Amino acid sequence: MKTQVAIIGAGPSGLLLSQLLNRAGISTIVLERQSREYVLSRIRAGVLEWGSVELLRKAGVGTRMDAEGQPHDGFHLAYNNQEFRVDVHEHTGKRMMVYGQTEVTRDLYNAQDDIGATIIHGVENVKLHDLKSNAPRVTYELDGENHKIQCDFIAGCDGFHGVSRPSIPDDIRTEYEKIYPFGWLGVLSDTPPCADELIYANHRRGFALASMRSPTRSRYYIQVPLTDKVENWSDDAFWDELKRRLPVEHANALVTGPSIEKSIAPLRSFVCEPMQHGTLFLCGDAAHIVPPTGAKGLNLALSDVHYLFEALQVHFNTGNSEQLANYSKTALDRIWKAIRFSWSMTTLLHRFPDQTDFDQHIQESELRYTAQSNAAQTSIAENYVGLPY
Ligand code: FAS
Ligand code: PHB
Repeated sequence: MKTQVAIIGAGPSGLLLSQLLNRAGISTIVLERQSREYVLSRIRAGVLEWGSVELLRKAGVGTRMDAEGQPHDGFHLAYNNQEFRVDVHEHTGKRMMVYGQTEVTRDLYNAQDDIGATIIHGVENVKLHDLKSNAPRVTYELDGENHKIQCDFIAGCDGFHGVSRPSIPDDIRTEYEKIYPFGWLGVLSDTPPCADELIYANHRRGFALASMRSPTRSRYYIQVPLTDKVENWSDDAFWDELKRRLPVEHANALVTGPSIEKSIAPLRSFVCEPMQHGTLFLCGDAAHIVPPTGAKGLNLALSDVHYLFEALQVHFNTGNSEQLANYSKTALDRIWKAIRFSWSMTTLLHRFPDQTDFDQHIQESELRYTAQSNAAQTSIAENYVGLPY
């Protein structure tokens, strides 16, 4: 098979890149290890930056998001049983869109079906070849048969555990990593959210987040030790702990119900440099991971796609490859700023295992300062809503 861009991975970055390229007349083939049902079963991000909203609309996949998504003008920070609102729209003129990653992925799949895009599921043993040549190849197995794709470029959109990042030689690749000493236990429930906007809570017992997917579906998280196991948590135990960590007003308003999804996610910050090698370009979790405290993971994946799409479009339309040559540098500039923001929100809001009362006072004084400072709130707001592309 031949195509202009071979894309490894049918998560949000792979699907969005395929959608944008095909709409620009550039051919793609997407290779996905899992089934479509499995990809759509994953429960992940919930908040879209406004840049992501506009990019999805540009890709022709904004209709359901605009109909069912919930625009949010702000979010709340809570500590010591008090809370304050960061009015993102007032500080930045922009807003967020609460619309689950699962729905974004579903919309992308449907749009790809509509244009007859090629997405091959269930592939195994994907390998990338001749990356530094002008004729790179991808080989893979499907139902026991060997296959080959001849292409001009390869987009590694295969997530943290994919094959693309390791295809950049060890002596060229530098990886930066910070592992946080805790995880997030998340619950999805068909219950009305306890508040109209998201609440990020610092508490001596540990962090908590009250989020949502719709007016009838809530998404909640509590910080748990790295050693914890999801089977240690009954639904009742989760609800009781969440209530202890939220301000009383919201704890009292909390409607509990059976969890329809319950899982623990580890937290790490990770960056791979460079994000390109010859004809291979990494996007999204294949190149970087952030703790979800800043709601950046999915949004960073989509801004990578924006940069790579723009660069590929210029290359194929004009032959000018300068933007492609600068892709990694351009993307990493925005990525590191989001890595910093996600780290700062995680450090501000979580209870660290060796945390002292002094540390707790530092966290609470920073939150109190932010509650009283227009400048501090503007800084948080412009990072949360998404820095410019
Ligand atoms: P993805 O990992 O989504 O997609 C990669 C795709 O490549 C997968 O479908 C995988 O099956 C496929 N693949 C892997 N190896 C392959 C191979 N060898 N061959 C073919 N295909 C291969 N972000 C937020 O903003 N907010 C959150 O609350 C949040 N919560 C998260 C919770 C969890 C448990 C996880 C894991 C992530 C969370 N994230 C969150 C981050 C997440 O949303 C990612 O940023 C987002 O999925 C990145 O999208 P992709 O880069 O497309 O990678
Ligand atoms: C979610 O709704 O899943 C969510 C929202 C904001 C975050 C992390 C997760 O920062």
